[in-house]
Amino acid sequence: MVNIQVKKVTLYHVLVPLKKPFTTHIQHVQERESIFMEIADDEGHTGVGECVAFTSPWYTEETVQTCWEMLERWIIPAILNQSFSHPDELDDCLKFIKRNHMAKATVNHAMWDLYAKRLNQPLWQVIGGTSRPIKAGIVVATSTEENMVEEIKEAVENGYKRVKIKISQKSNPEKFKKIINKYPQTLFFADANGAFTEETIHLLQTFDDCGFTLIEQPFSEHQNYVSAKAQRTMKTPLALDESITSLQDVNEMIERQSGKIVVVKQGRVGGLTNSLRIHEQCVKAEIPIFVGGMIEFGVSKAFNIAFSSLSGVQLPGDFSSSTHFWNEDLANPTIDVKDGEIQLSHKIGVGVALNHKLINQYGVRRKEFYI
Ligand code: OSB
Ligand code: MG
Repeated sequence: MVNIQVKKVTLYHVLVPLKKPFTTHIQHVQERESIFMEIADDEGHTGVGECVAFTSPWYTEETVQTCWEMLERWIIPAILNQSFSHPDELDDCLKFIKRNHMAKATVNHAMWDLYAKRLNQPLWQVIGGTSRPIKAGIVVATSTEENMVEEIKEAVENGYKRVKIKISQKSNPEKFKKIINKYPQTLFFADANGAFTEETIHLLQTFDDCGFTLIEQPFSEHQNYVSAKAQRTMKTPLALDESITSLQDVNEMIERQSGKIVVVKQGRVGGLTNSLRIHEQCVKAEIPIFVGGMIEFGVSKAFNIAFSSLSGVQLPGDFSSSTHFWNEDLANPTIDVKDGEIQLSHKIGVGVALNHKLINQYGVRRKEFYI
C-alpha cells in the first residue's frame, strides 16, 4: 500500500494570451489566467494539477481568485503533512468545504498524478483504461461566419475528424447544414452554451435537421425541465455540459431525460475521483460521455486524455493540439493531434510536467507552502 506524505505544495498563477480570441454569445476570451499546483511528497515525487476556472465567473461561479483563496486558505492547510494511501481520501479530508469543485479538482489531480507515480504506472492504466488512440476534436468559436467557414476548412485539412461549432439564437441553421454536407467524413457537434429559452424551443428545433451528432447545453444549467421538453420533440441528442456538476446531476438527467449525453469536465465535477464515479454510472445506464474542454493547458488536457481511455468514453472530446490555443504550452511534452488522434503517454503518472521556464515567463505570482 502506498503512503503519500504531502511535504510541500507550490501554486503558480499565470496569464497567457490566446493565439486568437475565443468568442461565444456569452464571452470573448483573449487571454487565459490559470493556476497550477505541484505537490511534492516524501519520496521525491511531484504531482501536478491545473485549475480550470476562468478570470471572471461567466461560465461557472468559480474564478481564478476564488480558487486561489480556497487553495491557499483552506485546501492546502488541510493536506499539508497529511498522509494519503489513495486520492479518494481527499473526499473526507475536504468535506468541510462546500462545492468549489474546480479548486478541489486541482488538488485531486495533483494527488492522482502522485499516486500513479508511486505505483510506477501511467495514470490511464491505474484508472483501468485501455491502450488505444484517443479521438480528438476541435472547437471553432469565432465572431464571423467567414472565419467559421475558414477555420472549419483548416481543421479538416489538419486531420480533425470532429468539429464543435458554437451556436446561438442568431445562427442560421441552413448555413450549418451546407457545411456539414460538405464534409461527410467529419462529425459536427453544436454547443449553445445556454443560448435558448423555453420561449425559443422552436428556434432550437430548426437545428434538428442540420446533421449535428449532438447539441450541447441548449438551455441554462437550471432549466433541465425545458431541456427534457425539447428533447422529447427532437431527434438530435442533447448533451448536458453546464448542468452537470456532480453524479447527482447525471442521475437527474437520466431520470428526467433532459439529455442523452453527459459532458464530463473534470474541473466542474471536482476532479478525477468524481469523474470516475460518473463514468461508472454512465456505463451502467448506457449514457455516452464526451469530454469537454476548458481552453486549458497541457496538464488538464493530459488528465482528460487519460480519462478518455476508459471504455465509456467513445465520442471524440474537445482535444486539440497545444498549438490550437497557444504559441507555447506551459506543460511538457505538448499535446499533438495527428490524423485526428492523440496517443496515450507511456510515462508514469499523468505523463506531463510543468515547463518552469515558461511558467516563470508568464508568471503573475507563486507561493510555496510547507511546515
Ligand atoms: O462550453 O464547452 C464549453 C471553453 C470554455 C468554456 C466553455 C466551453 C469551452 C469549449 C471548449 O467549448 C474549448 C476547448 O477547450 O477545446
Ligand atoms: Mg459546452
